[in-house]
Amino acid sequence: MPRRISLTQYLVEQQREHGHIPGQLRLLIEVVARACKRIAISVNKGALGDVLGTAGSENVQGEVQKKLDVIANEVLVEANEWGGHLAAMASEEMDSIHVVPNRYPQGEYLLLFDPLDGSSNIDVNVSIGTIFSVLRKQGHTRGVSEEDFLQPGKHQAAAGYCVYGPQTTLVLTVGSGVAMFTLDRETGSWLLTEEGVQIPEDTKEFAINMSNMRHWAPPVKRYIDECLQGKEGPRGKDFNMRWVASMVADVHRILTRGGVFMYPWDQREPDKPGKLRLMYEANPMAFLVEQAGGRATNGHERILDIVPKKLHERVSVMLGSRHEVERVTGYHADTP
Ligand code: AHM
Ligand code: MG
Repeated sequence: MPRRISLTQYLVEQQREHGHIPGQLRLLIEVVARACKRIAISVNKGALGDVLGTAGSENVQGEVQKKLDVIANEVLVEANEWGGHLAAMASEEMDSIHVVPNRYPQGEYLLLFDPLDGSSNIDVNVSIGTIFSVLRKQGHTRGVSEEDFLQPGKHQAAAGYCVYGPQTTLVLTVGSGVAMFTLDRETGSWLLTEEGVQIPEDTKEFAINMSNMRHWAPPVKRYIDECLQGKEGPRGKDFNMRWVASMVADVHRILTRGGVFMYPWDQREPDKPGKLRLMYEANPMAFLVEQAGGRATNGHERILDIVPKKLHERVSVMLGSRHEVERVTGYHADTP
């Protein structure tokens, strides 16, 4: 049974005993966790809080925004702008970066988030989540610009997500393993329910949107085709499939019991590397997965090594149990 300590105690331990996190970062994580609690309240109200349905607007990627996309974005921006720990924020739902206004002190951290991941699941009452990533502004130049955000994921100081499901769970890494905290609704506190999370190296479970199969590149087709052949095929075992269509929920399952998740490149949009966003989705999840002993690549290279060229960059994603990600990445290397 894990130690039932609070998120605050955990962060103080990380700061004091392990020297992993400076005070500003601790404050930042606590503020993000508090914002997630507020988002969880709105999510739970559902139709009673008039938070379902579309907002009548589009984001920078041309996707229709749901009311909860907009609400969650506002909650995160408002909660984080005045604390003095941040220089700027970037979000999947905002066209450009949001610099901390002059009336507040500026900190050295940069916060990136997908405020409400799994938007297509909001109205149907299936798990959704918030994903976040923290970078540190490099150098001592005054002011902050989009350029400051364009750092590879391996520079992340912290990353995590909150999944709004049957339980509300916050999953966090500050670079020293992965810890999970469950929201105790009676006391309003986040309590540690798992630490030292490890993803099994092998698995018999994959997650991919199978309806896109005819559009995938040959290495991904080969990998899935071999899984589908089961015991009689080259893998010699039967595979199970799960696809929630909320990356947070699929990654949460993988951190809990293993598996492999893929959202690969697809020939319908040949110029787009993939559907998911590097900075708001792939990088934080890749950091968590690697910290739990898994792997995360785009089929060719480690996701955390990719140097972004633009804020809203997209990427092909394969992550989870080490041996499976190595296998499908190897199939890409075999294909000329
Ligand atoms: P969103 O951030 O707009 O919700 O989109 C990302 C989501 C992921 O959570 C999920 O893995 C994927 O889109 C599902 O896509 P699809 O509906 O094509 O299966
Ligand atoms: Mg998303």
